[in-house]
Amino acid sequence: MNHMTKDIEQYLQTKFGNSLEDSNERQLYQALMAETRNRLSKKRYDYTKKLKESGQKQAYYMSMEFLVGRTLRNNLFNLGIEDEVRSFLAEKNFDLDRIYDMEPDPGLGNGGLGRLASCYLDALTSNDYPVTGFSILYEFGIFKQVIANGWQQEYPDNWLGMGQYGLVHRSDEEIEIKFYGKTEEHWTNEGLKVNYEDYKSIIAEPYDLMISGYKSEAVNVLRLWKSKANAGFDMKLFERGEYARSSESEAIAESISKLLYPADDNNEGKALRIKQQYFFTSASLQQIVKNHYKTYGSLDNLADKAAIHINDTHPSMCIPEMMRILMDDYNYSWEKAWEITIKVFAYTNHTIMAEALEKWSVDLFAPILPRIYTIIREINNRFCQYCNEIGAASDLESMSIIHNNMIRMANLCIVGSYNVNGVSGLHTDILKADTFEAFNRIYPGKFNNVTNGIAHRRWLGQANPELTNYLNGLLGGDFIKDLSNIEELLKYADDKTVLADLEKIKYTKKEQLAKYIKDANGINVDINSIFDVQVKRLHEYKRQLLNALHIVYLYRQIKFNGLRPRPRTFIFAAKASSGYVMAKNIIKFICTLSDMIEADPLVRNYIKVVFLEDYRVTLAEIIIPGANVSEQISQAGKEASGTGNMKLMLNGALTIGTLDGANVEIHDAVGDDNMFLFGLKTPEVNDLYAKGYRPRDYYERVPEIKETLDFMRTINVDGTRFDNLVDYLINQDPYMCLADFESYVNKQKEVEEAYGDKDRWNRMSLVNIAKSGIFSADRATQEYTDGIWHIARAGR
Ligand code: 4GP
Repeated sequence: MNHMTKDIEQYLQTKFGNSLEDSNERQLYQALMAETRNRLSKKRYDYTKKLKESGQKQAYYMSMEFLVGRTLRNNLFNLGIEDEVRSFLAEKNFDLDRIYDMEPDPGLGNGGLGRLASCYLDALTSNDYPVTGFSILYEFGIFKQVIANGWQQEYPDNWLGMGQYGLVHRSDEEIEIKFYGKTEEHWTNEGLKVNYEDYKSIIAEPYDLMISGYKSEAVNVLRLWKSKANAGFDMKLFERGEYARSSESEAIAESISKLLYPADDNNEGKALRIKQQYFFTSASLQQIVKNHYKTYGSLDNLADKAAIHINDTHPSMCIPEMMRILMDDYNYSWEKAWEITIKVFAYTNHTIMAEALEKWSVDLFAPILPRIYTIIREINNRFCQYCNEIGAASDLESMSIIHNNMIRMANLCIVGSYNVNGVSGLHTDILKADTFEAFNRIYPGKFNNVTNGIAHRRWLGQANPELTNYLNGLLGGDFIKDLSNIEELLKYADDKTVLADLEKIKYTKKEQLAKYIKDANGINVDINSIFDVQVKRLHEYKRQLLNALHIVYLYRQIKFNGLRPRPRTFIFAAKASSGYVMAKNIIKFICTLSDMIEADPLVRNYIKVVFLEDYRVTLAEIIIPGANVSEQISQAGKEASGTGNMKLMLNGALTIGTLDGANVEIHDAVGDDNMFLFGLKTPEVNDLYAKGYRPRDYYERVPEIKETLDFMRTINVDGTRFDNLVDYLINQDPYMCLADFESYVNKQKEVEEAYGDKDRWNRMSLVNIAKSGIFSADRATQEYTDGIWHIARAGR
């Protein structure tokens, strides 16, 4: 530790010519970021040495998205030096929390899939597993959301300005990537040769983010590729007088790592997205293969040393790219190359929403990646041939990779991987029985489940130090190292003192959240009210609108029917994809409810609505520990897993939810008594669709629905009306908000009653905390390391 303080002082001296006393917070921030990074780099040196000696198999996690969250606190916490650095700085009158707040939250992802990738890297590193993450160094991550008059506006988030200090630029490991041009195949004495000409050359520059582990030897890296023009290449064109073409590749290069696609759960068919996907998968694979070849002088044993994970379909071009490298760069035959390829890749599916299953039109794809396209076509030809041979030709309608001139990337992933997993029990069942039913028949055993998990060190250890310290004192044992120990807490389920202590901690976290709400939205909220939280991407299937309908229902009851409910604060935070009009309307509606209630001297005594802008990891860390109620109300069968549900449970919130995604497993863990389940189940949803769902029938049959929707038409705070939402619900309602309305409203009454019984509520909350052990990312990643990748801990 002495060492660390000395390093910080030295950095300030050499970089700024300042002593610590004379430094400002900005300089200190830079010193802390850089010295933490250096410390991790040094630690990594020993670790990689050990890995080289053992020659063991490693995993590579390919993901277009990693929502890493802020790194400084995480790293100091993991290195076990947070308290010491804090008190050292306090002596010099610096507040570490203010320094933390200077770090941008790198928004290199949209939502659950991206956050999951980061939770997994953290957990794997804490458990000493050798894993490297690969992604893109987006100059602009997800947009910064500003709510202006209730409408979402998107602003660019230039995170690299202050975020760069955590990165290590590895200019020694640049890689060339080729786009466009023409390929020609011809036979030579050494076999088939491929000529690739007139292509555009781009350079991928690596930047490494050190990933620290808690009490571990491992320091892994997340390698982020940045695109730049290939100066040497362009120069040749330039000399030949082809100015226009030389700047073309510059333009392509500049655009590739410019920004993250802000679409979540939907597929924007843009050429740029194809380029981004190929850019980072090609760079990553070229690097993996090159290193392997350098060590072993052969790629025959690649699958013994490398498991490469495809996180959703975005990195699916890994499969044809591996074939290209093996055949074109290392002279493997198709058969041999395929044998290696299908032993290397495993794929996770994260959604069954049809619009999110990526498809590319051949006309768009083939000119950008001519060689990759011919390889995909050949993979498909051989796959179709195989299906003919085994008598599965009639299933090619759903299984062929190229269909109606579209390339179906999920199908490519399934054909080219040795393992496919879903992210919760229910989700995997749906994949097997429905989405990929034919594949499951021809590839028995290829599909399996790994229920998601969360990095409890961040979501409890760092976000809720009050609860962590308390549990540490109470339970002994290091449950932060091993979350399964938290189940010990069950012993105290009837201990009044413990229950009261937990309630006090929750109160403290609610106070902190209330202060944030006051600062951000200017709304005073009652700490004693029920803090009811729905935080996640805004999507119709997640049904923020159902939550809003319940609020309208309560508003009417309070205002016109004398209802006097227990005070409740409804807290929302969510980003909507920038082109998703309905989602943006729903945000506007929620914000309008907030204004309408604030302006009503009667209703605001009972309910409040708060929409917090710019939902991101850092904000989640403030909201989640302060929640009493966790809203997980997606239409059954639509939410692949959910992970916010786990984070909220771990922090003692009680779930009101449908039997969907990992809610099913939460229910298995805590039982009916400790959770509020409502709504149609997946088979009932399917039946209702099959019969023909008519939301208007519910509107006409159920007076509460009619009253709520009719009243909704009258809501008007600033001239914006919501007839469009009402008409949409009555006529279409694709996610069946109206069918679940009564059941939801009734369950919310039970929530209110339960909250009124303090002892019961606190006990339920304790049981939820105690039962959250299985949702640790340690458990989930162990299922990947043991069951899918077959890798061991470093040095073992
Ligand atoms: C999300 C799913 O919607 C969510 O249920 C799941 O928990 C998460 O992946 C991690 O598996 N999907 C996405 C996406 O974020 O972009 O498809």
